[in-house]
Amino acid sequence: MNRQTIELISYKLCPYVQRSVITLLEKNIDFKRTDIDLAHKPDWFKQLSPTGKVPLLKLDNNQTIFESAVICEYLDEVTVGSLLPTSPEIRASHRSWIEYGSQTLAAIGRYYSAKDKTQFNEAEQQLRQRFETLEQVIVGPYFSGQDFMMVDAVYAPIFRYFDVFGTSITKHLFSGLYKISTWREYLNGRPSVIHAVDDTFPSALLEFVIKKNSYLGGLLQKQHTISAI
Ligand SMILES: N[C@@H](CCC(=O)N[C@@H](CS)C(=O)NCC(=O)O)C(=O)O
Repeated sequence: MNRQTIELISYKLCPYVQRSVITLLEKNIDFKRTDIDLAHKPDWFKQLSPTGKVPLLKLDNNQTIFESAVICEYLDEVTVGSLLPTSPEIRASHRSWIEYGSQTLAAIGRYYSAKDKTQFNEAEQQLRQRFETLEQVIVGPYFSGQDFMMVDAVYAPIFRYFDVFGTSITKHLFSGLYKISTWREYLNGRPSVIHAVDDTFPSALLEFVIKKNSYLGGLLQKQHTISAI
């Protein structure tokens, strides 16, 4: 699809943006990415976005589409092939797991924002339960088998957090979850997933979490101080 003027208004660290970028790349859509600073939203963005959130897709007729799940489905519909299954039941099931992915992002927010060890352990346990549940439904190597689907685009940014936080801190979350482990490897080898962020993403994410003064921020700071010595 050759829509030179399609524009994705984005924020560097946003996992919802990443799922949209992965979909754009998987579907070979030309697009322009415009990153904004969410702490200082430009006036033009406030006027365009009903929710004030990214991603926001601006089409060449100036129409805008918001909400990442809707953006991904739109991109899928207007291009050849589909990242959603053909059977209505299985398609609905993928949408359910996409929603589960969005709820998991909220749980990740609680994990990296937890202020003390007790809150952190609780958030870690909740995340672990989510991943155990997911482990039961994955076919492998991708979510539903050999083909990369929209649901895979949703989980790649989820797992990227833990790649950045590192295995020594996050090993309790994934130990013994072999299907997830293989899934992560496949996702990390996918060009669309690799190119959904730039090289500065890991350091920017670490800085973001460390600045939160959270329990995880403290662990990350210690880990990086030690590795810098
Ligand atoms: N449900 C939305 C969530 C998007 C979202 O939460 N975006 C965050 C950045 S990751 C945002 O724009 N936050 C700015 C704000 O809430 O003011 C979607 O799927 O697009």
